[in-house]
Amino acid sequence: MTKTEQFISEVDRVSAHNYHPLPIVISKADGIWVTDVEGKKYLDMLSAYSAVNQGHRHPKIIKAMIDQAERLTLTSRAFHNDKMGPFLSKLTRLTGYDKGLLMNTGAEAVETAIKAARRWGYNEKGIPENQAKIIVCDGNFHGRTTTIVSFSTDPTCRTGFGPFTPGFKIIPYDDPAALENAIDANTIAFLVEPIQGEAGVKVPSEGYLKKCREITKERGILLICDEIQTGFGRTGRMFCSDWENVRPDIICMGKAMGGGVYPVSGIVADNFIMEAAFSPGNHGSTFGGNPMACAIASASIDVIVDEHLPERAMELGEYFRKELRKIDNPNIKEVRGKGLLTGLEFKTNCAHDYSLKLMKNGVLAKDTHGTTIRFAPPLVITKKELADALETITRELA
Ligand code: IF1
Repeated sequence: MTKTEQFISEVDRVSAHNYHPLPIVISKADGIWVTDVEGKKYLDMLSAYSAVNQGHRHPKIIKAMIDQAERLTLTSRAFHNDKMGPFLSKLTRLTGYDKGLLMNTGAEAVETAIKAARRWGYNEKGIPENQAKIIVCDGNFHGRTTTIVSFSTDPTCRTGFGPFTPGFKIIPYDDPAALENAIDANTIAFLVEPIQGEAGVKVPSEGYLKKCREITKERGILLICDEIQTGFGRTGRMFCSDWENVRPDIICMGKAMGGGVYPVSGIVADNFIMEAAFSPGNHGSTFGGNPMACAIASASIDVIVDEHLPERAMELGEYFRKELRKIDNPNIKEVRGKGLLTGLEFKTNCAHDYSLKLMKNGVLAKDTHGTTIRFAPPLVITKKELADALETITRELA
């Protein structure tokens, strides 16, 4: 048995089978590269589902982590710590909102946004008790808590996990008229991904988000954007909603906020929501806003800004898709994306096999729903490195 086979058979024995990973066991990483237990090096074109936009173990982020580990790691929110205020000042300055609320995982950020919207709905909009309704989209992915899977349309995520949380209405994605029609007197918010990642990097029509903003404003409901995957430079802007100059009422963020080293998530919103929604004791988390998280997230944002990662993602993403579209394979249906978030869709269910082929040739990417390969390298990748990857991808896919 190879080392790889040994590690995988152990995991098969002792881990719940809630994933079906590619057969590679990674033990080291640096920048855009990961190394497996056999010593083989791969280009990481998944970036932990866009959580390592800054590259693996970015030295400034690792330094912030080590420095903080030597001073203070956790206080809980029973006491103040000297990192949360300065970090939230940075985050609110970057995003242009009054306040932030920090959690740990993406799903918790979405839960926080749902709770904020509901409390705002009851306290400010006068919605009758337990009647608040949130509109969401077909094909959404917002996380895996029981409430979030309650409004998933993916049977794999949902089946067998009921009873489900009521209060959500599902409409088609990329359909402003459907949004307009779905809003009623008890609707408080529209929750949407600016690009649907899990659904296969579905990029909506130009102007969609802007239209949604106009409708939600006119009808007096909140626009909540889930930027957990699309945020922090991934799509070529700091947030994907910036592409259409849309200012959501609440932004959910996570993943790359923690620089690939620590789970950090949260929401930002203005006082009219934050003050209506939250009062001492009604929401929180043991680890949310802890000093390690804040020190790391602070450095993670600095890296994105200082290294102009959104601009890089925009330029390199255009180049990458232009080259992918040249691949001669009649089974390729579409290449789509924004910035360095790209989906390559096949006409048939072959994306997993192609992911395996790419892996054997040193390029790590993962399929979604069998028909689409998602390419999302760290945003620190150079054009030369991307060109090398394209050579492999073109050879294996043509
Ligand atoms: C898994 C996908 C990516 C997300 C958006 C919230 C969350 C996610 C837009 C929840 C998480 C992940 C989780 C991961 C697979 C992955 C994923 F394939 F499911 F769609 F990235 F593409 N909103 N996305 O994309 O964040 O609670 O996980 O921190 O296996 O669940 P989390």
